[in-house]
Amino acid sequence: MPTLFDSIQAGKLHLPNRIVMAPLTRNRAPDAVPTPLMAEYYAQRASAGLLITEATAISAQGQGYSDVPGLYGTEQLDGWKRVTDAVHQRNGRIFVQLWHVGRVSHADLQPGEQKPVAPSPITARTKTYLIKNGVGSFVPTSEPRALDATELPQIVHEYRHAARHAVTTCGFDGVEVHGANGYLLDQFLKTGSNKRTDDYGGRIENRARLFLEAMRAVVGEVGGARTGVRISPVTPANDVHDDNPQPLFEYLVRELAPLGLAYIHVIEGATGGPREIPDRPFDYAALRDAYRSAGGKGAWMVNNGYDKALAQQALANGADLVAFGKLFISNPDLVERLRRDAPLNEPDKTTFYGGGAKGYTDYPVL
Ligand code: 8OZ
Repeated sequence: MPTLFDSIQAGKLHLPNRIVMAPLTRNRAPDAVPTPLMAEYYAQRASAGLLITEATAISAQGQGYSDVPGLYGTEQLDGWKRVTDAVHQRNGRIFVQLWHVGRVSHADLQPGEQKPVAPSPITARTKTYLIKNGVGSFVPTSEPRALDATELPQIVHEYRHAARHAVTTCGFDGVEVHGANGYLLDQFLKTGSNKRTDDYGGRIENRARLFLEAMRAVVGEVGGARTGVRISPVTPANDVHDDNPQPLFEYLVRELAPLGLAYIHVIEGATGGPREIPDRPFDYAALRDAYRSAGGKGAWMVNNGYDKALAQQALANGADLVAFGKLFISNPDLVERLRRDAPLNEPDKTTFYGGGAKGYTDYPVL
């Protein structure tokens, strides 16, 4: 039976263990440019089997929070190159998470202070993080406007463009498309946020269209073996829900199967919260079966609230990789601590979003 500390192949990468650092938004990139402090933070965590960066905007329109990084300007690409160099010097492997927030944004963060964009003009009952005059706070998202179908090819192009630069200019080992947590691609997938009547709304094939177009564009650019994807079938994060998520996500993973992805990353339950949601049941084993039956060979990565025992159990039940979020914030040497059953540092919630080195690069190692 595999353990968390056994190596595994995921796409083009040989991972020395099955412990993945989940993507974690930290809001420490002023003007969307990755800093040397961020390079230090990721390098400290390079013993993970794989690092996935915080969500990173593919375009200015894709931005929804203050001080999150981007992947569309020269300075941003240079900043990320410093990050990947630092991680590779420590023999780590790092994917960047490609992000378009859709409606989860604020007009203050949008080019020309325009409305954020969405499948349909429905405001998300959620908050974004806005820093004004140096003070950060959570504020309600702005009312969005519906994207015209003629604007969608540009967004797909931005996924492709960001993926190309991530690998060729920044030196990332691959990219993860953020298809989870109520952001643009998830908004299109789900009935609660997508009320369109064109080819991108209505039946499952239509709601999944933009998601799959973006995936095929990215894979066409960097190859399936350098591409992963994150999904969250039932999360209530950012006010999304779907009337019938099981067939929706089974369709999605069947369509992803021929792309030869490095991995499928599944958030089980409510992101950062309960793994079971009473009124939103979901059969994750059936989802994996749908992917495997369709010929999908990518690693199956699970996430949400795992500790060592639960992670070991997931591997016994057929998962290949386990992503840890909060525990990686407070334990840069999480792999070694789990290996030795050593005590874990508790994460300090007050320093999750924004700030500097405190609560970021100052957690002690064994
Ligand atoms: C927490 C705060 C801001 C953004 C996600 C990118 O949920 C995020 C995020 C999380 O995927």
